[in-house]
Amino acid sequence: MKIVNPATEEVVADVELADAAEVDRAVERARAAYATWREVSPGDRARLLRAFARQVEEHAEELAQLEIANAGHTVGNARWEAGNVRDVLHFYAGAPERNHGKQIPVPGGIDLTFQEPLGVVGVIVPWNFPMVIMMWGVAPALAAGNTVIVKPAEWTPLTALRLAELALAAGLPEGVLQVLPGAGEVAGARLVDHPAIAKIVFTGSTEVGKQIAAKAAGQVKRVTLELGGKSANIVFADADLAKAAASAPMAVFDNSGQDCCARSRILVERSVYPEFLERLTRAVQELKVGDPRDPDTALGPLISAEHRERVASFVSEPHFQGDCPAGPGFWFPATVLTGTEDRAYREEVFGPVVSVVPFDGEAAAITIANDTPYGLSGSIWTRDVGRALRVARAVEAGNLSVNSHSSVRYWTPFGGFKQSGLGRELGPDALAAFTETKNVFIASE
Ligand code: TXE
Repeated sequence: MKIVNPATEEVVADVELADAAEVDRAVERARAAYATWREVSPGDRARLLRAFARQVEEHAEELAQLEIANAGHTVGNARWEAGNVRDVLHFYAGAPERNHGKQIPVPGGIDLTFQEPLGVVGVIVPWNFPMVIMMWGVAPALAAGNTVIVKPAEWTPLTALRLAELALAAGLPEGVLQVLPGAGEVAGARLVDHPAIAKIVFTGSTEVGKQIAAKAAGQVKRVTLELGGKSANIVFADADLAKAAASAPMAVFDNSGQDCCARSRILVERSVYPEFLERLTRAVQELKVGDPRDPDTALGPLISAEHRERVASFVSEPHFQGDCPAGPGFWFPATVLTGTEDRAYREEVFGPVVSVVPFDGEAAAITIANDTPYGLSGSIWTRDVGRALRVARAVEAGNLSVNSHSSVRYWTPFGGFKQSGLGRELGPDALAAFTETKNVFIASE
């Protein structure tokens, strides 16, 4: 498949796609590797993951440039992402030696628990954050003693392929981490169906996530799902309005809105709505859309012409729409909507499109925020600590921030309520998602 730079439309690579038979062969290699990898001592597994992290560090700029060329990410984002991949590896490198079981008092003997690896794990990755989302699955899975097959998204296999090479260079044994580019309905579906795959970690659309969960249920296969979002950014009248309005655009337009945590619904208390909308529109006007390699660029291109068409289909009467380059590249301007009747208000656009609507009072804000099948992220802007806590507890979402838009820290849990997902990634608990608890009783008489 021809891999295209979304900013230039130039072909940057030609990548072979795996068919179902190739997936089956990869599963055999992963099973063989599992027999030895699970026996590697915790200290040695930790050392190998740290060596992998060092390889990523040494090649961070190369990985960032590859992500810019393949996914159109801005240079600031791409460098952050390479750093995140390194940090996630270092964080989970600390896990093998701390993967403790318990000793539970019982009569007639002793009772021990062990955290056993699952076996071969399939990680199915989307195109919006190719290398970080891959590593959020790979690092804890390897740390827990599993072997992994990654299927990157069709559009964005390049950093994943490079990371697999860096793993080998770090000394990870052959077969412990494999990357198989392939079509979702072919290679992805085969990973889901293969009886020797113990778990699927999937990040992508809610629609495909539901199909995967249904198929996995037939084998009681473990799944972690990170799906879509329609997150609310709730701005109360007592907030620092200047700060809230200045930060709101990039809370949705970062990565050109191709972010599951995008705060794509801004709910503003009615008394400050006009002022907020004016400030927000001014802030959006200043955002530069264009060459992702330019450090002043805020929004790069969308991933593909098809996706741009899909995003455009959501916009009919914008309140404000900025500029974007003409000519080659899948550009789309930053767009502000104010209606509640259009599809963009309810559905995940996954592009630089935001809906800004007024609300009356705390209870209404919570009702509107929760009026969606999704529940991934959200922000609350207020100076009232009690209100911040009440609203944070009432909003049905996995990742909330107060007077901030931060969602992702590798050392805290990340994941969705409702149809935004199942399970949690990152943080100390992610390891549990890649192990089974085994209980062993030893009689003393
Ligand atoms: O996702 P898909 P798409 C949302 C976003 C976007 C929409 C469509 O709204 O506009 O989804 O994006 C693999 N069995 N998100 O079509 O199809 C596929 O090859 C197994 C939100 O790109 O879900 C890719 O590797 N695997 C999101 C991965 O699934 C299958 C990120 C995601 O692709 C498969 C991306 C199948 N039957 C899109 N079909 C987020 N949560 O951040 C596809 N795949």
